[in-house]
Amino acid sequence: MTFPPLCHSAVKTISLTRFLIEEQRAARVNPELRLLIEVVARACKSISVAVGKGALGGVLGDAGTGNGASINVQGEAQKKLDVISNEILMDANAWGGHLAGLASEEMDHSQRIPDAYPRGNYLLLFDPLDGSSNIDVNVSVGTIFSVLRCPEGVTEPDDEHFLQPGTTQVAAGYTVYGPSTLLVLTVGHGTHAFTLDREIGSFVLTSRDMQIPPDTKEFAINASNQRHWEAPVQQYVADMLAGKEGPRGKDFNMRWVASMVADVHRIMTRGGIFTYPLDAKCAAKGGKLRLMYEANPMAFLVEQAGGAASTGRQRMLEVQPTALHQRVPVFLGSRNEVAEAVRYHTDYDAG
Ligand code: AHM
Ligand code: MG
Repeated sequence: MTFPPLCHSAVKTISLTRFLIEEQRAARVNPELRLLIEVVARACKSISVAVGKGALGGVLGDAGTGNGASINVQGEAQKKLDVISNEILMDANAWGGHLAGLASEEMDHSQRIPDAYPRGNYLLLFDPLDGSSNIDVNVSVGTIFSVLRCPEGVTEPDDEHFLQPGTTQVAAGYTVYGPSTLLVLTVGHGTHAFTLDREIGSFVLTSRDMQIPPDTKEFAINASNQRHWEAPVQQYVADMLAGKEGPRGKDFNMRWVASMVADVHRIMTRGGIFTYPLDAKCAAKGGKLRLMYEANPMAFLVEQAGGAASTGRQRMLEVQPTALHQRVPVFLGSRNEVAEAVRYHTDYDAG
């Protein structure tokens, strides 16, 4: 039997499934990791549907019983969609046999895979719905995830087994639930973007090997915190705002969506620097954004796209985590601009 010749459009379309099978043939993912990514992507499609229903699905507003919003381990009010997204990811990942444990922004501690199911070799961490403050106002939100290996010989993982530096991640990704639903993924060989084709329900490769321009004239920061920023950040931003006449010698533009996924995706697409620095309000906690399921996966994706990610004083991926919900200052994006931000910290620390 001979196969009919492939039509042109069939050749052009590479689904996430086909992409992962080809990565597997190239020995860049194994079948277990491939299954894990497919399961996460499928769960994200369900979250995309829930987010897309908005008010029609009764999913907007705070979670809880009517006596005020329920509060997560971070001390933040949970939205209904935070809870729904967390449940979708938990349910989807429980039974496949690819994971030993999971951890989420919405859960105090990591969870083991139930005894009823086989345990796999990986640990999954996620922020089920990043950008919660944007849920009720119809602005883009997303999911962020990070995959680690379960340490050798550990079958009953606890929080401590998740505390691995970002350099050990084997895969990371984020989705953006925006005008289109996107999945951006790395397994350590470049960063690739897939767009959800809603008609066929499949993620389709739309950007292979994304490259962040090394230089930029655009920064992202929540300027309302300006009076709380530490000194090197004050100076760094002041010099950008001084524009052509200032020490940087060029005019900068500013953007702030307040959904990390959307701000990072803009940077992935056209360059820029995203910062959530240390400020007096969050200093006691170490920063605002969480290392294990926000900063580290984004840092992995950004580095794989030729960018850089730092705390201002250390390469993000080399930070040794000490707690599951640890927070860090974040500077990531165009590599020369991140180096510039780091230089302000170094100069300040050197007096
Ligand atoms: P979340 O995970 O609870 O949504 O918090 C993280 C979000 C990021 O997406 C975003 O960059 C930042 O918090 C916005 O913070 P702010 O509201 O202080 O501007
Ligand atoms: Mg978040």
